[in-house]
Amino acid sequence: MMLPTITAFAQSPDRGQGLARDTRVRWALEEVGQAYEVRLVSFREMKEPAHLTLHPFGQIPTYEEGALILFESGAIIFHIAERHAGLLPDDANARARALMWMFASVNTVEPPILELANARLLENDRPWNTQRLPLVEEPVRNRLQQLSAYLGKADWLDGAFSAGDLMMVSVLLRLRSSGILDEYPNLSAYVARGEARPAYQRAFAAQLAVFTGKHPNQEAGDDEE
Ligand SMILES: N[C@@H](CCC(=O)N[C@@H](CS)C(=O)NCC(=O)O)C(=O)O
Repeated sequence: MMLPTITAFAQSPDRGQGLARDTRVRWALEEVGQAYEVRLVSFREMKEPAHLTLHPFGQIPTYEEGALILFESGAIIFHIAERHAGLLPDDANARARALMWMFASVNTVEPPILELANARLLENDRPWNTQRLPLVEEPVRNRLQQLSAYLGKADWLDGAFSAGDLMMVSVLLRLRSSGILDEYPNLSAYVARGEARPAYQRAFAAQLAVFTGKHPNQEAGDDEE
C-alpha cells in the first residue's frame, strides 16, 4: 500500500527545534500509527510550479494520499484524525468540541504568537523593536491568561487528549524561547505533557534528523562518514 507523503523544509530554518508545521502533522501520524514518507523541499522549490500544484501558497506542509492532495496543517490533521482512531472522540458533541479547539488554536491563539515570533526574530534589528515588543506581548499574555483559566488543573482541554490538544500544544511550543509560557505554570505543564507523549517524541526526532542528517534512531557519536 502506498504511504501518505508529506512535505517538509529541506533546510530547517529553526535548526530542528520542531517549530515548522510539518512537526504537528508528523505528530498526528505518529499518534495514529500511520507510517508516512517525507519529501524535502527547498525554499526555491516551494515557489516552483510543481509544488504550487500541491500548495497554492507555496508553503509546507502538504499531504498526498493517492488522488488526495491537502495543504493547511489543520485540515491535514483533521483528515488523519477522521480516518484513524485516537485523535477525535466517538461522542458527536465531544468530537465537535475537539474540532472547535483545533480551530481555536490556529485562529485565536496562534495569530498573536506568530506576531510576537516575527517581532522577536525578524524585527530585532529595527530601532523601534524595544518599543514594539511589549505591544505584541500583551495580546499573547491576554490569550494565555484566558487559556490558563480555562484549562485550570485539567490535563487536556476537553477530557482525553485529542487533535485539539495536539494543535494547541504545537502552537504554544512556539512561545518557549520567549519565556512567556513559564508565566503560566499550568500551560507550561500542559505543553510538557504533550511533548512527553511518545508520538511527539518520534515526530520531533524525525524532523530533527533532517537538520542533523542523522537517522532518528542513530546514537549520538555514531556519525556516518
Ligand atoms: N496555515 C498554514 C501555514 C503554513 C506555513 O506558514 N508554512 C511555513 C512553514 S511552518 C512555510 O512554508 N513558510 C515558508 C513560506 O511561507 O515561504 C498551515 O497551517 O499549514
